[in-house]
Amino acid sequence: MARSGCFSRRLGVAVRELKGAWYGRHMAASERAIVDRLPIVDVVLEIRDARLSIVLRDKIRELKSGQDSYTATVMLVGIPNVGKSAIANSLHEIGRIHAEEKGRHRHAVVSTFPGETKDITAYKMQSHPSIYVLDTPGVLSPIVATDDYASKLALTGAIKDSTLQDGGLVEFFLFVLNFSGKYNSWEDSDDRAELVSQKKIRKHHSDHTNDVIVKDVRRTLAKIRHSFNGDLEKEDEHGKLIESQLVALQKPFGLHCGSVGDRNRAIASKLLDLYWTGRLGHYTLDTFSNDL
Ligand SMILES: Nc1nc2c(ncn2[C@@H]2O[C@H](COP(=O)(O)OP(=O)(O)OP(=O)(O)O)[C@@H](O)[C@H]2O)c(=O)[nH]1
Ligand SMILES: [Mg+2]
Repeated sequence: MARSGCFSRRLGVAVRELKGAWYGRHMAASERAIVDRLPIVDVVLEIRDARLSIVLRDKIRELKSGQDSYTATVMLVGIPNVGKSAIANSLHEIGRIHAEEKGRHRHAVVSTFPGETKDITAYKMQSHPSIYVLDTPGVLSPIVATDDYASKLALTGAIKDSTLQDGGLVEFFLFVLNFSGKYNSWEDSDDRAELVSQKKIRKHHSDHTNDVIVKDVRRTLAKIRHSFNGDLEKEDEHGKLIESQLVALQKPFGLHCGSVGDRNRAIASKLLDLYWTGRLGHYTLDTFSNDL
C-alpha cells in the first residue's frame, strides 16, 4: 500500500491529533497487570492475525508433552480488537474438559469495539496436564510512529474515536478497496449466489451472498468503480471517485432524509460497520517484501 498518499496522511493526522487518548488509565493499568503476570506465564502469544493459529497449535503440542501434573499458562496479548477474546473462546471451546470444569467464566466477550476486555481472565482449556489461557485487555502504545501506521491502525478498528469519521476513515477504506481486487471476487460471489439459489451448490456460512443490503452495496460500489475513467494514482481524481461512491450509497442504505452532513456520517458508519464485520471482505494492509 505504498500509494496511500493523501488519504492515509489525512487519517494519520486525525489519529495523531488524538495524542494517544486511547491509552487511558485503564490501558496503563492493564499493561502493568500483564507485566506482573509474566512470571507465572509459560507462553506469551502475541495475537496479530489468523496466521498465528499454526504457531499456537505447535506451542500447545509442546506443552502437552510435559508431565501430567504440570500446569501451563498461555497468555494472549496484543493491540485492541485483534481477536484475542475470540481466540480465547475457541481454545476454551475446543478444550477437552467437562463442562463443569470449564469454570465460572464460560465465554470472553467479543465485540467490534476495541477495549471490550477490561480485566485479565483465565479460561481452562485442558486437564492432565492443566492448561489455562489468559485473555488480556488490548494495549496500544500512545505513540504511533507514522501517519501510514496510524491510518492502518484506525482502519483495523484498533482505535475507534468519533472524530476519525470526519478525519477520513471511510475515504481511506474506499481508497484501499478501490485498489484491491475485491470487485472481481464480488462478481464471482454473485455468480455463486445464483448457483446457491438454484441449489446447485451449498451455501458457505460466511459468504454473505444472500444479504440483500450487502449485495446492493457491493454492486453500487463496483458499478461506480467500473465506470470511472480517471487515474486512481492521481489523488484528486481518486477523491472524486470516492465522493461519487459515497453519494451513491444513499440508495442501498435507504438514507434519503436529513442534512447532507448527517447522511454522510450515517453512510460512513454503515459502510465501516459492514467492513468491520467482514461483510465487505478481508484486506491485508501490510506490504510484504518478496524475500519474506
Ligand atoms: N474476520 C475475522 N474477524 C475476527 C476474527 N477474530 C475476531 N474477529 C472479530 O474481531 C473483532 C474483535 O474481536 P475480539 O476477540 O473482541 O478482539 P480483542 O483482541 O479481544 O479486543 P480487545 O478486548 O478490545 O482487546 C470482533 O468483531 C470479532 O468478531 C477472525 O479470525 N476473523
Ligand atoms: Mg478482548
